[in-house]
Amino acid sequence: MSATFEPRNYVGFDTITTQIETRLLKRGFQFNVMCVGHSGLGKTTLVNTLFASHLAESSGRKTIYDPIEKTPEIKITSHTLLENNVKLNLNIIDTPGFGDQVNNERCWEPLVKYIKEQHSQYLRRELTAQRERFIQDTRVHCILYFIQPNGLGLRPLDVQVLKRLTEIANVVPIIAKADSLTMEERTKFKKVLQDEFAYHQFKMFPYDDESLTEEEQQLNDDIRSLLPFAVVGSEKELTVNGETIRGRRTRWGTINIEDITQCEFVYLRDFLTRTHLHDLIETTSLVHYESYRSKQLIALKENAANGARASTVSQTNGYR
Ligand SMILES: Nc1nc2c(ncn2[C@@H]2O[C@H](COP(=O)(O)OP(=O)(O)OP(=O)(O)O)[C@@H](O)[C@H]2O)c(=O)[nH]1
Ligand SMILES: [Mg+2]
Repeated sequence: MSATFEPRNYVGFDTITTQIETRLLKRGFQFNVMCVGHSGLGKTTLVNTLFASHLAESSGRKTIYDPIEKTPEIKITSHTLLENNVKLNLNIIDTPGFGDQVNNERCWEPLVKYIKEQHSQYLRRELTAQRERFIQDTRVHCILYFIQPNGLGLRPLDVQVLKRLTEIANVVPIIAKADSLTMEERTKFKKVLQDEFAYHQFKMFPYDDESLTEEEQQLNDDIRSLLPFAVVGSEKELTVNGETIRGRRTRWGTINIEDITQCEFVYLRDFLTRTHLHDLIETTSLVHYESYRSKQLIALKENAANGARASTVSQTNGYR
């Protein structure tokens, strides 16, 4: 038996962190990302790019599905990624682009419906008498909102859609196909968009609260100054000077999307996986789901009270 030295009054509750870690590692984490935006902005391509190297390792597939085709309906693909014993169950929800119909009115409705349905399903499971120990989480933790790189600003339809989505989920805006803007145009465009978000009072992720440490607050400020991330997507691997890179080759040169001097794809990926993954999951639960849940429960209570009142009235009437 190996002798381990323990102080006299040591009871061992500090091992709780290891106990929690072991349990979390066994269960894994669930992360659901949704891509939304006008048609043809590269949503499907970015979906295929974001976790491509991990997907390649985990499932042997490099492409989730074909981006050449228009996405006709909401498509969900599930993957399990494994990194240093940590299991991440990833659901990517790709949505059809909007804006190219003759009538684009209420094009956000299927998206809002999908997001609310996931909240409603979760609530139903929570309210059953025999609650499952771990409820399967299909709630949308992050919406990547694609903005057209027109250099001018949001389109009226963007404003309509963003207004609805920022109220019910964590929205992270990105400038799509950023390779079509020069560096100066990109900087100016970001400023225009940041001003528009402020003007319309969109509540973009990340949110601040009093519990943040100075360091976390600083990180959020840095992220906010970077938003919207100017990204380029590519599912192609190219060989440049003997090195394999992920990029786009055009007649005037090659863009390495993983080079931070060329685009902000790596910042987006780090933000989603390294710095804000947990915050995105937690905020969905504590802010967005909580708000849905309390509204539903209040409505349920009011309905029950109205029902009870109605039945008392009818009983009283019956006695007369
Ligand atoms: N220049 C450039 N082209 C891109 C980029 N990302 C994707 N594309 C191209 O844009 C076209 C449309 O890409 P998709 O990924 O299908 O766009 P989508 O937003 O999914 O389109 P819908 O499903 O119709 O809404 C394809 O030809 C892509 O190769 C990018 O970052 N830069
Ligand atoms: Mg698509």
